[in-house]
Amino acid sequence: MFRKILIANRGEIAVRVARACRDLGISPVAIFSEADQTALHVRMCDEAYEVGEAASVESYLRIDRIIDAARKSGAEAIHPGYGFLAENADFARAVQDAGLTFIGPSAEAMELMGSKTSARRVAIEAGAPVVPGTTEPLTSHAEALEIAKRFGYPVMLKASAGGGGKGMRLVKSANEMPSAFETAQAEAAAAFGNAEIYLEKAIERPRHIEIQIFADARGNVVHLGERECSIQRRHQKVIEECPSPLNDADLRARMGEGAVKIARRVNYTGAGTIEFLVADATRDFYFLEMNTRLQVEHPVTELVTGFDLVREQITVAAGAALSFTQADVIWRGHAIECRVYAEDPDNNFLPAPGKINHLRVPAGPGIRDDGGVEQGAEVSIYYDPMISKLAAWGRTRAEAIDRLRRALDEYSVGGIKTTLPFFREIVRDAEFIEGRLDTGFIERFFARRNAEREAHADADAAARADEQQRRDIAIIAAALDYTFTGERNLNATPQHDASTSFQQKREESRWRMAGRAALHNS
Ligand code: MV4
Repeated sequence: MFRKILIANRGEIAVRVARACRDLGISPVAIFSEADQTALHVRMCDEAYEVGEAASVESYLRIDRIIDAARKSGAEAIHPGYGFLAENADFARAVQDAGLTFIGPSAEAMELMGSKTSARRVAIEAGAPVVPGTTEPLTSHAEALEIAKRFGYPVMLKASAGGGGKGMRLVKSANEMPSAFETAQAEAAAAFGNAEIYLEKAIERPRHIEIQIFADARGNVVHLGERECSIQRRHQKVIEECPSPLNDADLRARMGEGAVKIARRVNYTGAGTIEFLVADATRDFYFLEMNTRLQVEHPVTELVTGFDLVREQITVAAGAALSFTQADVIWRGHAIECRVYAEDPDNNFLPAPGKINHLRVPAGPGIRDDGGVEQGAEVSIYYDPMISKLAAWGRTRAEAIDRLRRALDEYSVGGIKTTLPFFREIVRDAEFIEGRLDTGFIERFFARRNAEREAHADADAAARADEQQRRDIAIIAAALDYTFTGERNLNATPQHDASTSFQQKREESRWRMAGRAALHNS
C-alpha cells in the first residue's frame, strides 16, 4: 500500500480524498495555489506544496509543478480528483513516466474514451446499444444531409472532441442543416481546437442515467447501478439520485451489463462512469459517453451501496483486487444530492463570490455533507464556486426527500448568496416529488415557478389596492366625523380623569386625520 498520496486538486474533492487516505493510514499531501494558502483542503493534509498563481492554468493545471511537488514530498501516487487534470491522458502518462502511480485508468483507456467518435466505436464493438449515428467525422453538409435523411429528423451535430454539450447543435429539418453544420464546426474548432463533428439521431427529452463501474487490474469488472442525473441546468448537473425513479432491477441489470462490456473492451481500471440517454416512454437506453474519473455525484452511490469508492480507487491502484464481487452489490434505500453553489438563483445563477461569514452545516439522520469550505473562507472567482454537496439517504425516496428538505432548511450560509433557496423550492415541487425527471425538468420548473410568482404578484397588487381603498374610506369617515361633531367635542369642558385625557387624544388624532385628508385631497 502507498504511504503518501499527493492530491492534485482543491476544494471538497481534495478533502474527500484526504479522508479516504486517513482511513487507510496513508498520509495525504496537498497542492495549493496562491489563492488557497489557508484553504480547508490544505489544512486537512500533512504537507502542502504551492504550485503557482491563483489562475488554474498557472497552478492546478501545471503538470510539471505537480509532479515536482510529488517528487519532493516522496508520494508514491497521485489522485487527480475530478476536473482539472483528471481526464488528461498526458498527465496520466507524465505521472507514470515519473515512476509514480496515477490513481485512475491507463492513459490509453482515457484516450480511447476521450474522443466521442472513438468511444462510440468502442461501445459498438462491445455490443452495447449506442445512439444511432455516425462514427466517422462528417466531411460536408451534403453528407450530413444524406445521413440525416437515413435516420430521420431531428438529428444532432456534435463535436468529436466535445462533451458536456459544447459544440452541440439540434437540427430539426433539412433546411437548417447548412448553417447548423457551419456553426457546429466553427464552435468545435474554437472550443476544442478540433473542427471534427459527427451526427446522431436526437432522442427527444431523454433522461440522463449513468452507470458507475469499477474495475481492478486482475480482470474483475463490476457495476454499482445507476445515478439519475436528468436535472441539469446548462449541461451542469444540479441534483443527482440513486436509484433512478425510472429504473427497476431488470433495466438496472441490462444497463449495468452494457456498461461492464464497454469497460472490459478498453481494459479499464478504477472508477468510471458510462452515461446513457434513456427514452422515458420505451425505456430504451443508448450509450452517450464515458467519464474516466471519479464523479462529483459519487456519494449517492456510496450511500446506497455502502462502498467507499475513493478507498477502492486507492487499493485497486495499489494492485489489490476489488474488495467485492457483483453479487456483493446490494442497493438499499434511496439517496439524493444537491450541489450547493455560491450563485444567485434570482439573478440567472450568476457566481456570487465573497467571504462566508457564517456557516452552519446540517447533520442528523441520513444526512451527509461533503464540503470544501469553512466559516471565514473566501469563495474566490478563480474556481468552481461549489460550497458543498448535500446528500440525504432514506429507506424510500419519500424519506430521503423529507430528510433533504429538513437539512436544506437547517443549512445556513451567511455573507454570500447561495443556491439553497432554489433547492428548498425544488424539494417541495410536485413534479420532483413524483419523480417526473427528464432533461426538460428545470425549464418546466422555472416556467411553473414564474407563473406562480406572477399569480402571487397579481394577488398582492389586488390586496394593496383593497387596503388603499379601506384607508380612503377611513379618512373620509374621519373627515365627516370631524366636520359634524368636531366643534361640539372641542368645546367640551376639560376634565382631568383618565377617560377625558383619552377623549382629548382622540380629538388630537381626529385633527391629524383631518390634516391627512387635506393632504390626500391636495
Ligand atoms: C443528446 C441529446 C439528445 N439526443 N444526444 C447534452 C450534453 C451532452 N452530454 C449530451 N447532451 C445531449 N445529447 C442525442 N443524440 C440530448 C442531450 C441533452 C442533455 C443530455 C443529458 C442531460 C441534459 C441534457 C440537456 C439537453 C440536451
